[in-house]
Amino acid sequence: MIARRAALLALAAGLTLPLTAPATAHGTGEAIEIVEPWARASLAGRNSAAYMTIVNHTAARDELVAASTPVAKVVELHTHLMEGGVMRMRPVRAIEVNAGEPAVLRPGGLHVMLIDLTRDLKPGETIPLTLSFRNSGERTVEVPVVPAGARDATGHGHGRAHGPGHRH
Ligand SMILES: [Cu+2]
Repeated sequence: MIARRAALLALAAGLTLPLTAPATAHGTGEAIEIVEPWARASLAGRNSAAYMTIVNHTAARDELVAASTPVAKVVELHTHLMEGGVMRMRPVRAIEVNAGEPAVLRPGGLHVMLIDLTRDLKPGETIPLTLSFRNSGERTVEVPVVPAGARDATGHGHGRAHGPGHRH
């Protein structure tokens, strides 16, 4: 069985076609993996936010230090803090992404703030987002836009629709 498994792995390693893998797949060979990015639909001149899970496949500490996109004039890294019983957004210097500790960006928590949109963000499209990591350098991902009221990447408050562009 072990020999057969090794042979299959060797065969798999020889494949050159990209595989359409589920969001939880491993072995992409990427040091930093961006899982299920999504952003909320919004209008030109307003703000939006992008969310994702960032997985560090290296043994070294790393951190997201900046982000940019052509669809927003300013992009900041934010978190939510409770202040006097009110949740407020605050900029953070960086978002740590350490081995074995994926950074989860989600509504009500850490997020990439897209400030002063240069155009409308419409559900169903994708927007490019460039993420700068202290150690791993820059990565540009295509982020699917979901309806404004969405709570997760599926565009719904619950359940699992199959959405496009989870891993580009
Ligand atoms: Cu914010």
